[in-house]
Amino acid sequence: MPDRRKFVKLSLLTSVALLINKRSNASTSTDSQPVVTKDSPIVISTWDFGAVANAAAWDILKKKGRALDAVEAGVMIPEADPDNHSVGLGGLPDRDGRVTLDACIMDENYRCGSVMCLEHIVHAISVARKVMENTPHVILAGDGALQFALANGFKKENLLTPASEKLWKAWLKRSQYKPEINSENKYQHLPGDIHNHDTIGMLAMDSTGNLSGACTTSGLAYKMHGRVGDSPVIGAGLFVDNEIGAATSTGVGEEVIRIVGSHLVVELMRQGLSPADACRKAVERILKYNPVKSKEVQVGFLAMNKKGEYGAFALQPGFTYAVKSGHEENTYASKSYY
Ligand code: SD4
Repeated sequence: MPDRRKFVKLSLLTSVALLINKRSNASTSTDSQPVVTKDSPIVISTWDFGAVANAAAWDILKKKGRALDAVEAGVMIPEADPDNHSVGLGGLPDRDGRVTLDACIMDENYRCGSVMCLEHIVHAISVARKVMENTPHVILAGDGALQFALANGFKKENLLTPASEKLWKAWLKRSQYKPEINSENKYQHLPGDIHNHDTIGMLAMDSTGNLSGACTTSGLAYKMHGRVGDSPVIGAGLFVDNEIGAATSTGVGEEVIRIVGSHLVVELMRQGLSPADACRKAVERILKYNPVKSKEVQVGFLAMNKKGEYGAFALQPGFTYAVKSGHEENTYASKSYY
């Protein structure tokens, strides 16, 4: 019988250990409940035009709405703006004259949805949200994404506005692919210029302290057909971890994808860095592997932590971001390496 006694003793010990473990898990999840800070709700987004997008998000946040609803509504503003040539309707096309959109969305529970190379649908972000909510998948691309959108009631539209078409035709004469670092004239595009830094990335914390993010773009102008940037890639163009914070990016997507930029920024915040320092370290990672190329391209990161603190950093001067909370409404120039 000694063996049996040993077994009973062992199972008893195991049960106690399991119980303790269960208790400590329970307390961990209590600890990770949303922390409501004096800064929530708050919404931040990339570039100057983020201010009008923030206003739409704020309408939801101020009524104690959900961060996920706020970021979707916010980025829908530039998506529908025909004068914004880097997002949604009026976005500059690829080199074949096709407007292809990239977008993704992520909520407080690691749920995410994305569309890549989607044509003919203005609100790519809402299609991405439907992918998240109505399918077992995270990403739909190309014709599959379009068919899914149409089956879900989205309207097929021509996204190539006369103004964008004119710019594309002017570019065709030279057909040179050289992305501009920043556009000095936010909405003005000189014939032949490649103005491509207007992706909107938006991060919000709602009144319960939950975080969500959205990112939507027509991508780099005059790209090869089928090219996908960082914006719809979860971890690259956007990442949200409700215990730590959220980050988004803008600029030349290839450089961001290489370092899985937004995920990197969130993980650096997990290690204790402030949002601005985490963004700076991610930019330095890009510099480290390619110092020569880094002089010629723009990349900017924007981040927020669970305390509602925010910050940004870019390779080049010129990156701006907009902030709206209960006690501030501002647009800031990001610090930059150069
Ligand atoms: C892309 N990151 O497709 C996007 C472009 C962009 O501001 O951010 N423009 O690579």
